Amino acid sequence: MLDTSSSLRSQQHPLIQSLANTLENTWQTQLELSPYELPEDLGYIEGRLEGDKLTIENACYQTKTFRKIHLELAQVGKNLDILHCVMFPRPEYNLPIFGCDIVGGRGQISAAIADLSPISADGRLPAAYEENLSQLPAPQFSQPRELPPWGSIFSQFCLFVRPENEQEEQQFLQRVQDFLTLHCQQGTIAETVSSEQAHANLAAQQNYCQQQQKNDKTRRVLEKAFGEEWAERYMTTVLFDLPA
Ligand code: BLA
Repeated sequence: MLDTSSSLRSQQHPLIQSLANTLENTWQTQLELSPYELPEDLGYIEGRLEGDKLTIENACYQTKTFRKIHLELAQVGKNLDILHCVMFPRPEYNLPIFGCDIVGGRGQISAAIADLSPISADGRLPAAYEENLSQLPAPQFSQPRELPPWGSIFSQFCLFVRPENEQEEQQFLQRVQDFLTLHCQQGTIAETVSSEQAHANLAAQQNYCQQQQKNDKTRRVLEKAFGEEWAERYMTTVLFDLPA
């Protein structure tokens, strides 16, 4: 488990530290977590990217409704900080996929992304999510960013910005907290669906993972530090794996 005093976290950008703490506090207070075993050699990893050390720390859990709740913190040398988080539901529940990625360096966050991504054929979120999310205050960011083509998996509520100052960083943090609170509540009351529906949900998660694996920016960082084969294994077994 990542603990709040972990050495990596304390060296990272303050937004990443705050978000990592928010995620873990929310999970620990709102969910009943069990451990999730990652492949043995992939919990804590070090590699070298063009002479800089790449350090990765993973924490992973599961619950009755979520098959995998994964928080990854990574740091490349002194100039690239990354937070990656995904909550994959078990396919027996009609729940979206929570995902979040923060990339920054030298005191500035360049990309902050958060979404509750739909798994339904029509690309809509369950009604309870739509109702709750449409009541949140409209996001006010001076530098919204455009999603890449593989980003068709994200919902209409996806937030993708370059936060310009601390006030915008706080706003981002608040929104992730809102997404997360809603998602934990819905996860707790969710009921299982038919096996036919579960099959469709599994296919949707498969599509989500395939699209995420097309993110060349993530792949490139991993390939440079660990090589092509390792990057492929990491992206398909740790970051975006499918349920057994
Ligand atoms: C972007 N992801 C990025 C970028 C880097 C990484 C370097 C470019 C930043 C920028 O354009 O400013 C790198 N991200 C990583 C690495 C890991 C990581 C190395 O998580 C892990 C080891 N990515 C996710 C999840 C989402 C996501 C869960 O892992 C969304 C829910 C999205 N990352 C995402 C998107 C971009 C990005 C949409 C922008 C891609 C682009 O502009 O082409």
